[in-house]
Amino acid sequence: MKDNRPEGIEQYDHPAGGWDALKAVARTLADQRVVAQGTMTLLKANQPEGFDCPGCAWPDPKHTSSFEFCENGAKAITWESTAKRSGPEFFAKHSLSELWGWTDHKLEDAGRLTLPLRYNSSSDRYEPIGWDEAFRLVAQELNKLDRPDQAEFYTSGRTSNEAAFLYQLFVRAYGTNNFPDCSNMCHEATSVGLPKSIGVGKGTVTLEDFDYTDAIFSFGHNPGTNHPRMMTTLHNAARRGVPIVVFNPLKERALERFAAPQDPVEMATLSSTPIASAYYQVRAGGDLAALKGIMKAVLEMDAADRDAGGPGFLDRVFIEEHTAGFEMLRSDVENTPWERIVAISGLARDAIESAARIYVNARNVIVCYGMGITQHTKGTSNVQQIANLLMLRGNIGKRGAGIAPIRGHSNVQGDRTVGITEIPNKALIDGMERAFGFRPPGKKGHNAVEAIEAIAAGRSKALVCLGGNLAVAMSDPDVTYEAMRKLDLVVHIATKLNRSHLLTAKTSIILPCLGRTDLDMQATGPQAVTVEDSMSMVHASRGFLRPPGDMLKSEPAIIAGIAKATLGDRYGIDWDWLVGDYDRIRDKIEEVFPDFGDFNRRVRVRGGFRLDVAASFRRWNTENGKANFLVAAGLDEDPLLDNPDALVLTTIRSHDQYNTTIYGLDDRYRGVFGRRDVIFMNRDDLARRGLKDGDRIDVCGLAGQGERQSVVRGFTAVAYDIPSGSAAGYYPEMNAVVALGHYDHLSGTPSYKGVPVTISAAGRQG
Ligand SMILES: Nc1nc2c(c(=O)[nH]1)N[C@H]1C(S)=C(S)[C@@H](COP(=O)(O)OP(=O)(O)OC[C@H]3O[C@@H](n4cnc5c(=O)[nH]c(N)nc54)[C@H](O)[C@@H]3O)O[C@H]1N2
Ligand SMILES: Nc1nc2c(c(=O)[nH]1)N[C@H]1C(S)=C(S)[C@@H](COP(=O)(O)OP(=O)(O)OC[C@H]3O[C@@H](n4cnc5c(=O)[nH]c(N)nc54)[C@H](O)[C@@H]3O)O[C@H]1N2
Ligand SMILES: [Mo]
Repeated sequence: MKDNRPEGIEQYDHPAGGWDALKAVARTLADQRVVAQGTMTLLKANQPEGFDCPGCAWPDPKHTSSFEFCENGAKAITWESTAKRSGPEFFAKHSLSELWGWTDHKLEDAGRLTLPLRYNSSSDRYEPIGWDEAFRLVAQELNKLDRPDQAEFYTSGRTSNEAAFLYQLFVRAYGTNNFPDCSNMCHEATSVGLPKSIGVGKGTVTLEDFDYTDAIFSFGHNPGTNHPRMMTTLHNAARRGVPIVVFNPLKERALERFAAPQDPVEMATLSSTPIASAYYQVRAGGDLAALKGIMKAVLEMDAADRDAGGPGFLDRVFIEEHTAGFEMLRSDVENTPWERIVAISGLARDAIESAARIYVNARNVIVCYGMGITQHTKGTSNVQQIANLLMLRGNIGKRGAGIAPIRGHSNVQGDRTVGITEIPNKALIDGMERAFGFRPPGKKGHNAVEAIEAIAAGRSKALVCLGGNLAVAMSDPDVTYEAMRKLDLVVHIATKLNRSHLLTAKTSIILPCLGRTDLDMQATGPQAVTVEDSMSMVHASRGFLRPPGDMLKSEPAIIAGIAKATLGDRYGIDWDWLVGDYDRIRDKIEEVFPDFGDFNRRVRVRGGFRLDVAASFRRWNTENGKANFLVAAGLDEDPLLDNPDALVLTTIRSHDQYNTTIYGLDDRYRGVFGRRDVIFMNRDDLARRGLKDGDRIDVCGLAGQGERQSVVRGFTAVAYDIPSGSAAGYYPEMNAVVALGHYDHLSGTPSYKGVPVTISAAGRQG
């Protein structure tokens, strides 16, 4: 124990990045036994002739040529290109009952999957099966269902455009829109909220805009861990003197100060650059209040300036010409009392006013945001209030300004663009009919929460997962795990073994696929796939490593195999021909989505191309043709928080994980080493409960009427710099206290960042 802190908890004083990041990469390479090949692989990440890094959706600099060092990108790449294998011997040796007892880390660390498997309940093992037999079985089970709507087709966002497009073609030809998607747990509040505000569910900025911005506001994202390449952009902006204003309950180290591993001076002198110019530790779930507070202060400053004969701080020309709803927003904000804003945001009025002052003094402003904004019961409203704030000063659709949702998975945005959606619009349906000669179903399908609910209720009987780890990513494992065990058919297309694969159905199949870094050889030769980043740039990705085994297939080839077996030659779709050359799939994408015009040529240009984002050019694809100020009623996140003992638990990622993939047990920047069973708490909140730093605690999820209570036991409380009323713990462990019904009813996004809990000494709660 150091300084009497709990085991494994230390003060970490270094800046983010720096030598510790380089050391961490060296350790990862050694651990995954890819030292020689690994360094070469890393140099090909995000290069014109290389593969797109599977780490995150942050864009690459335009003239990509210099190698951008990224610690967590390196972890994602080595984790995939590992020399470890989970082959036939592995599955012969370990029963599922045994594997269930393994940690999530150990399951994936068994290495890459190498052959198709089918679960045999009499041996309690996954056993090898041939591809044709696997496809035949899947087809037989899918064709046995009473209705296509009894099947669910999940997508995780690492899937390429080509695979996602073929998948939606197959599923729509099969006859359903049940497309639960990782996006439903992630940026759905953006996809639902922004089209009503600005006519497009995507960000409006490009990477170049950061060179012209005068202020950056950051709400609820942790780029030092989750988008490390974004640190290059923030580092450059900070050095230009651009104010960076952060709203985050936790003091994330990379947002405080960062040493760029590319910067020889910072590396040699052990110096670093301060990133945030102002850091506001908003309460978890307090952003709606904070945003209304900033807008209220802007309106007050504007009125004062006008009274004094000045021009005011609003962009009145923009508001007049381009927007609707301003008066409604003004009255909502003016009628929200400061006391409520202060109480719920946890921020003092003068703190909020100082943020507003930075905002009005900057000509061009970018607002970036992540899961701290979207994963709340008011996630959609949060996103819309960010758009309102920007619109007040015309900060959308001009250089150096705009809204920047920071996406998660490397192609989560692209998957959506090419048709993975449970709510197909007319353009999509018409496009599919034009390209394939059949009219796909129009009925709304299931999102992720609805899919689990349907499976739990026995309404859905089959689940196909194109990547991901749905059961572990989803809320409430008690309900979710039990539901998944009731299925007739489950199919996982995956690179590595995870817990979802252990939740077996009557028929359970694992199909091993190639990853981003692997060479993808098809009938006409090696193939490239395409992805779309957070800023709507589409570019090619080409793997080059020898695949981990001869039996693996690419995701498009697996989907085509399932489709052909299930549909035969329905609608005359020639699946083998499509997969033989991915240019043919891209031609079809272009036929369905005219935005991809000249796709195959444009994607061969270095750096790729940008899809049209109308709002970036002040064209508003909304019903009234305007950008809309949208009012969010009230400030409260959840009635359960009226309980005087309640805390808002936010569930976050450590530095050593990729979603449900746990690379290791450290969270270096937060000073946590070798463990994840901790809850970060404010000292006053501890004292009020008679607790102290290091005490063992139980965390109880508060339940609404008719809901079940859930408890996580025996965690350790860690005194931490976090606002009173908020607590933080790691995802996925803390999903055990997130009720399935606890989500944003506008977007379906689970409220992973606003979980009402009570915390007490271990053993006290029943
Ligand atoms: N290495 C690595 N990279 C990743 C991932 C990964 O797991 N590991 N995941 C990928 C995916 S899918 C995604 S979606 C992104 C996620 O990237 P982020 O959006 O950064 O996600 P989180 O780590 O969940 O948490 C975000 C931040 O929000 C803060 N926060 C929590 N609650 C609140 C709140 O109520 N208000 C505010 N203002 N802030 C809050 C937390 O303190 C944390 O700093 O990263 C992607 N990239
Ligand atoms: N409490 C809480 N829950 C959360 C969140 C949170 O912040 N808090 N975040 C949510 C968010 S933002 C997201 S995006 C979801 C993530 O949910 P998912 O996307 O479902 O989960 P991942 O952990 O990214 O999936 C990891 C698995 O993907 C497979 N895989 C990896 N690479 C490939 C590939 O190239 N192809 C294929 N076919 N498979 C591959 C491997 O088998 C690996 O085990 O979790 C959500 N859940
Ligand atoms: Mo995500």
